[in-house]
Amino acid sequence: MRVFWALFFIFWPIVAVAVCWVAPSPEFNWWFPGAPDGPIGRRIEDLFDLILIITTVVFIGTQVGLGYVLLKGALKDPSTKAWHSHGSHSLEVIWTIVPSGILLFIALYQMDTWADFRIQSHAPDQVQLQPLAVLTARQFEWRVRYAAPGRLFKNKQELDEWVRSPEPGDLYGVNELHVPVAKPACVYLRSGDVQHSFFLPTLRIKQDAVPGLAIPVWFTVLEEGEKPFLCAELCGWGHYKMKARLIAEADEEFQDFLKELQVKQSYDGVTDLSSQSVVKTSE
Ligand SMILES: [Cu+2]
Repeated sequence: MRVFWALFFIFWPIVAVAVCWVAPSPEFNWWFPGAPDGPIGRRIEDLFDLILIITTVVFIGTQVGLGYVLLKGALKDPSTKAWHSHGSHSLEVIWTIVPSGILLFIALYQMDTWADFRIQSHAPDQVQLQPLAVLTARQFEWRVRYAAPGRLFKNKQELDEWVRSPEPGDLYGVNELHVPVAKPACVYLRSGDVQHSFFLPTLRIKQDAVPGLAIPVWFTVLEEGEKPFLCAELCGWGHYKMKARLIAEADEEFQDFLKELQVKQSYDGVTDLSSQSVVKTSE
């Protein structure tokens, strides 16, 4: 029986290697829905892979160590007297320094990726004064506010003002964020109540929406189509309902969508909409 337990603990590292191999593979989709879409996705996935490799190696090392000790004990003559240990200072120093070194290495290694996608001055020039939308998370939906087509912000101050307070020409949507494909896009994340988290799995993006803050998130979607985005922060009873759609489309289609939204929103309830050319563009 003692040998069984030793072998039992040695068996798990073998499972760990198999899972570590299979889980991130795009064919199995165990971890993420397919290969990452866009440059940020690829870089974040590289960090994921690095951490997965480190944790797998550590897991295998500790399990093999445990199995070895158990096996050694199991094979000993049962009449051998037990030996009691009160700890080892050198061992404790080693297992404190080694993990600290690994954590420090990960912290330094990921800094470039962090800076490129989190520090505002690193955002592409195209989005510095031209955000796609303000995305407000609230219990339990995503509110989208686009600037009126053609609205240009002269400076950061004017942009911040718009992010904080809506303007009469703004356009609105709920649970559906349209994005032009192959073009950098920036959304300002806000919260209407508690803390939420914007999670876009296909791009590997996750950023909290924090009450009182407007947090810019920028990304480039390379593939056209519909992608889910959701709330990744347990924000209340209806948290599960915060699943929304990101619709990546060609730039012309995106502009048509905005114009159509503009016509719909400014509709007076009387005019015959079919006579307006702007509606026909998307037909
Ligand atoms: Cu939420």
